[in-house]
Amino acid sequence: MSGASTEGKPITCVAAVAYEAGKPLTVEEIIVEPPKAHEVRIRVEYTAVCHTDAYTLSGVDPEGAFPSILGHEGAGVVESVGEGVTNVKPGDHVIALYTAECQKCKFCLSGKTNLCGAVRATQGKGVMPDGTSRFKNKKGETLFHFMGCSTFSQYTVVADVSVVAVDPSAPLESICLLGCGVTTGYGAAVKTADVQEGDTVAVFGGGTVGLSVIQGAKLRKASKIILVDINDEKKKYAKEFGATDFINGRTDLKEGQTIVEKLIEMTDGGLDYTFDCTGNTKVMRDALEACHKGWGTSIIIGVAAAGEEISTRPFQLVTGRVWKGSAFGGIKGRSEMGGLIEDYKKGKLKVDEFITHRKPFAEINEAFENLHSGECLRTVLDLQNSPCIC
Ligand code: NAD
Ligand code: DAO
Ligand code: ZN
Repeated sequence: MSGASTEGKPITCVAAVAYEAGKPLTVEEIIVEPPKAHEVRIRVEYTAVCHTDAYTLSGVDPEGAFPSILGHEGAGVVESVGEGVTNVKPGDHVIALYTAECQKCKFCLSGKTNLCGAVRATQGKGVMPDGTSRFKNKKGETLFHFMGCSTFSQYTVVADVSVVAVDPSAPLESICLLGCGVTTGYGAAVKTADVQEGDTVAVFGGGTVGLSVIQGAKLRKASKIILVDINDEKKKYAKEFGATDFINGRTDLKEGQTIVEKLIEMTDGGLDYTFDCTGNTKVMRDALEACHKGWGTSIIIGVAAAGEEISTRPFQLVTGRVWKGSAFGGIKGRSEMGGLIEDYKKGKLKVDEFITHRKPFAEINEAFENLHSGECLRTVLDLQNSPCIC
């Protein structure tokens, strides 16, 4: 890795490169170019591995480009900035944002959504807003960016609209999780659904996203919070994060009973809010149909496999159930991250509790393996104090 005065120069550092779908990442030295105008180069200190990284690495993501630097749940320190950058400066502690916030586009100004149009087209193609990449390997081959973040590298370059400066007293090894899973679930409960005191809630899928929905619903004083999962290992997490009930959707049903029937029976006609945090389209249907007639709202958070479609009888909607979706929990990263960090510092928002595994960066492929275990919520990788295996 390069020394102190790196501004304006290419940096050689260690990254995990996704060369081919379905193959392990290659941990090797790469070259990271300096940031251009309205770009920021970040020394990434910690990153977690999320299912979306695994989804893209598996090859089924239509936007997945190879070779690339994956990773989108990361935090670090600004190393240098390009011309015209005013929102962050060298030395700032930052979180990379896969949902940008330019505060100028039609979406940002609408007051209706956290989706931003500023870098959407180029981000989806794996390049910076000028259409080029800041990454190359030592053979000189270009490496694509990923989700505007590419946190599986000791240094990354992101657009200025895709980064937020945070309170430097918040530990980067914890708040990297606010770059995706925790913010997504929590925001879906308190912003997208805006759960109110006394509401009944069912969450399908007890991973980091689902458990964060639960903590948001608990904070809002929901009267019943039911976690539905098919893995009994999630029962202990259900309790820890504030669920009132746990149902194993495969084994806790009476003969012939469906999960929808069970939930309706438990809640006098259905739930006020349900959340899909599985990405399974059949579960999405169950989540909608378990909603209360007249007002129940189901929020899709899970990312389904490419080409999958959802279905239900239109009568479910005619009779007042509402189907919605939520990206990054509806949170505007630059305007609202500070509030989440304050909540975390006050102990209102659990973050550390999601870190079930820690590893040096060089062991990133094992972190992908961990995703298959029911006990693993998040593996946090330490990029700066990791032995280089180059
Ligand atoms: P995870 O894999 O850790 O958790 C998923 C959980 O769902 C697991 O506990 C699993 O046992 C459970 N599950 C699987 N099939 C089930 C079924 N049929 N019924 C009930 N439970 C079932 O994943 P995560 O990190 O919590 O992410 C959850 C989903 O959210 C993923 O699809 C991810 O891609 C997506 N996601 C979406 C956004 C967004 O902005 N919309 C952001 C982050 C993640
Ligand atoms: O603005 O058209 C758009 C796309 C926004 C992408 C939102 C992504 C939400 C889900 C991705 C899972 C993230 C880990
Ligand atoms: Zn915008």
